Amino acid sequence: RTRAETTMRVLAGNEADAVAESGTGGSVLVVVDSPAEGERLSRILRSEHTVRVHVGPVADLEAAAIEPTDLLAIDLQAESFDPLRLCSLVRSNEATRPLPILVLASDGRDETRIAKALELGANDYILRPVDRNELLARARTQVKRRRYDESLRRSLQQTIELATVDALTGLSNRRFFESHLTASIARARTDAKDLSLLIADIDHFKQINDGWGHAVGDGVLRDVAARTRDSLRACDLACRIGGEEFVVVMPDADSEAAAAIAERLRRVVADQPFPIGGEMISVTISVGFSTLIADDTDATLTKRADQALYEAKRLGRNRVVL
Ligand code: GH3
Ligand code: MG
Ligand code: MG
Ligand code: MG
Repeated sequence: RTRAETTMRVLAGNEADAVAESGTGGSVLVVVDSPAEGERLSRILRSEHTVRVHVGPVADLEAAAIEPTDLLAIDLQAESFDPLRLCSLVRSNEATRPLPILVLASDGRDETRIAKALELGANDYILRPVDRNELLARARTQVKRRRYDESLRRSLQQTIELATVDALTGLSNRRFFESHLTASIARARTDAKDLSLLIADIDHFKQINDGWGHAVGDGVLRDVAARTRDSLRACDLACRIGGEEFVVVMPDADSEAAAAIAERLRRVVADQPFPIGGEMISVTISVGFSTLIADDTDATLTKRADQALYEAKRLGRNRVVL
């Protein structure tokens, strides 16, 4: 077992074990040549799963699999479509790639095709005449596997989110900002594009906390984050990197474009008062920004934005400084 596998097992934890236990109650999509064959298989599988039957060529694979599907059962003897091609399409299409495939073949006739199907990504096969218990057992095994994979994927997604998203505001956190900035600088250099960075800090935030309490302060942080998100371009990334400090990474923005974005951000905060402790209170931010130059590192680019922010504070707050 590799280290990655071990880590995934630990992350997936008990949740995965619990759902993977039962291989029944899945959704099976049966793809066959004739309604009669579909009914034969469906009659068996229905005793443990929800079954949909598709007869003939699958024109739109994604649409066919758009309903929740845990298993694809494909007739390898079908002649109205190419079952091997279907297997390979399932594996090459991102939406259907994780679906387990069980192929139905004929004893003594299909060895080469079975081998080919397995090579193209089928997970298992069953020989005709189909034995009821064998079909149910093989289907359960694949449904279990599918559920285990799904819960693993969910756990990993949760873990990634916990590691990269700021829980209070839903913006990215400092850790994500740091890796994103490094990648953005590399990108800007490769594409010979501009890159700007701004740091915004809420003015006199301590007074809000001291006057109305920490919970109200948290509400203001959430509101400022929401206004920030709404005022940016789709390509900008906003992060909360500390208590009441936010950064925005602005790809393809020279200092003029960055100044405009920073000023828009300053205004969406300053122009509309915030509901604080039953009153409408005005909140302002100070913003410093910097634009990538030839010898910049993550640290020097960030440092210039930070110095500009310091200058914005010194000059009286509620302003943007380069
Ligand atoms: P300045 O205009 O110079 O930035 O003044 P300030 O009061 O905003 O600056 P200061 O850095 O002194 O205060 C920041 C405050 O932010 C102090 C801290 O209690 C508060 N803070 C930090 N993190 C959080 C948080 O997650 N929630 C709340 N409610 N407050 C926080
Ligand atoms: Mg401060
Ligand atoms: Mg502050
Ligand atoms: Mg601060």
